[in-house]
Amino acid sequence: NVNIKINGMPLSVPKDSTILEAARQAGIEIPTLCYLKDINAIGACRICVVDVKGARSLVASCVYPVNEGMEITTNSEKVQKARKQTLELILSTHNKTCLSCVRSGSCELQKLSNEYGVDENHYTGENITYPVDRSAPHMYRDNSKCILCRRCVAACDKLQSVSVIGANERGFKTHIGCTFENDLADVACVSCGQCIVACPTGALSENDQTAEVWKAIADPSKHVIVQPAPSIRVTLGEAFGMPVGTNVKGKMVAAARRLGFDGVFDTDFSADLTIMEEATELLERLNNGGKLPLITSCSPGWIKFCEHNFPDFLENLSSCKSPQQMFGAVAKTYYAKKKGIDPKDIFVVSVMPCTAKKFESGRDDQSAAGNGIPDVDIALTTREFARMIKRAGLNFAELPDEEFDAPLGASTGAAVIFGATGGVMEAALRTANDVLTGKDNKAVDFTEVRGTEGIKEATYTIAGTELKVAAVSGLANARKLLNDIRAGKRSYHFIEVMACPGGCVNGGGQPTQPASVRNFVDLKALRAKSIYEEDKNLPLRKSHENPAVKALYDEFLEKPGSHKAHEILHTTYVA
Ligand code: HC1
Ligand code: SF4
Repeated sequence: NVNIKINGMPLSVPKDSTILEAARQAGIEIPTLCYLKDINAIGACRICVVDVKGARSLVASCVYPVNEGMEITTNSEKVQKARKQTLELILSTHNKTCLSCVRSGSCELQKLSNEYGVDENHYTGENITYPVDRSAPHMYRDNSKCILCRRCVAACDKLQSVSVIGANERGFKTHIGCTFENDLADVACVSCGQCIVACPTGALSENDQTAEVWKAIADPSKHVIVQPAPSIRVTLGEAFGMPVGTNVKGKMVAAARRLGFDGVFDTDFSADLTIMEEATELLERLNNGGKLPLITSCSPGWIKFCEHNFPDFLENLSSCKSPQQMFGAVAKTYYAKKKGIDPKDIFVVSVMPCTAKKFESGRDDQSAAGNGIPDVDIALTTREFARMIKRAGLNFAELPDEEFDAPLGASTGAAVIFGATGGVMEAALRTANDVLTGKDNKAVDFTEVRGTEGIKEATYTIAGTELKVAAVSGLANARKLLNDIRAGKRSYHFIEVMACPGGCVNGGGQPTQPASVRNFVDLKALRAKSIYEEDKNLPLRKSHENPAVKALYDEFLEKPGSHKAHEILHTTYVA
């Protein structure tokens, strides 16, 4: 440790701390705009400047290390003036349509402008108008609200190794865009949305589809049903100011019902169904010399990444549709029949932690009912769903806890853990273990594949069958793993890949958290903890125990991997 003074107060901090980290330890939040821990430490925005005794000028606290005896002032007149000036400069070219901006209330620039009382315009002059890029199905970029912090660029590059956005041109003309000013739709963007959750302002956001959902709900000829993903129950509360990781399952159901959905179901139901199909596929490939490793297919950002960058692995991908799509497929076949409703009148809305789900629902070969009827009509993000709840005036915190509807609302703990990296793997292992051993095993925890590390490996021997598995999250990690497999440095039987670091709990459609939170709290760990907590407390924890899934096979699909199951629940990929 080293001894320093912050604003005159003595403090002992770990020796490799930055000033920003040290101040936090003293309960002082130094504002930042560009800094994101482990991703973007470029000291460029100059908002985090502080006074260090003896230094020639103000220093950027996000990258400046502490040393013994250092005396720091975080709020001197000089510091405040510098920060205010920086904000004025940023605002001089900023499109200040804050009233209805999608990030109003959660914008980091808005908060600082308010705190620093930046209301005069000292800098006026030339301004460049950029067209809003609305080419992609999942999101838009509005450079009139961009502050050039480069957090999006770093997320796309460092977390995802996709690297399709960057700073174009120089000086005053600098702006964020794709290479050669291509539209986002024309580059290898995988729709993950990690750039959106990294953005401090309203420059990046999902394409809001809530109007289409309101319209469907208002249409008496439509039977509108909703399916929230496994992770939504542990993140939706954040949009209403609740602590990170709060489980709001019951209130989420109550809110959906009060929005006017005709059925409030659960993607967890079809996550269990996915396990039935995928575990069957795994055992079949193992027994019949099929293509291995089998790689999971539920994360559409990963699928697109694989199609773009690793076409030689397409045969390794599970042919299973994702749980989102399986839900829609079952809703518009089995459920439609059971209810006596024409599939074209059923409108399926999903609530996903993911922007790539918008892209996935529009993919080819995702129409079990045929006639161009999509399995899923609209895929909302957690943020869009929260927006609907707010507009409806529902006091979320005061809603009662309610239960999902039957039959597509039943699920097990195996489905819940889909929301965290390693969860799909563990869920599949729980079922494979029972199938291979032919018994009802009481031990269901496969803890080696839990946790937030980017690449996790384990070897299990089940009834004499050796299973080498890996769970990987974040596409930069996926790229590393697949390159190692190509090079013969690693080999497995079964791999789970999730596009977002930490899995769906940390998806690009989740509630945004400002850098002041992200830099000091591991969102993905807190959210995942809540997920495993729920799993632990559920009476049923294996997918094959789901009574509604059993009934679906008995009444309609016959058995996992049947011809009918393949017709409805499986899909194909394109290089
Ligand atoms: Fe996910 Fe999935 S868990 S992909 O990680 O397989 O998005 O939450 O809904 O489809 O079930 C996301 C989450 C989600 C699907 C499931
Ligand atoms: Fe990169 Fe994902 Fe953003 Fe596309 S959506 S630009 S892949 S971070």
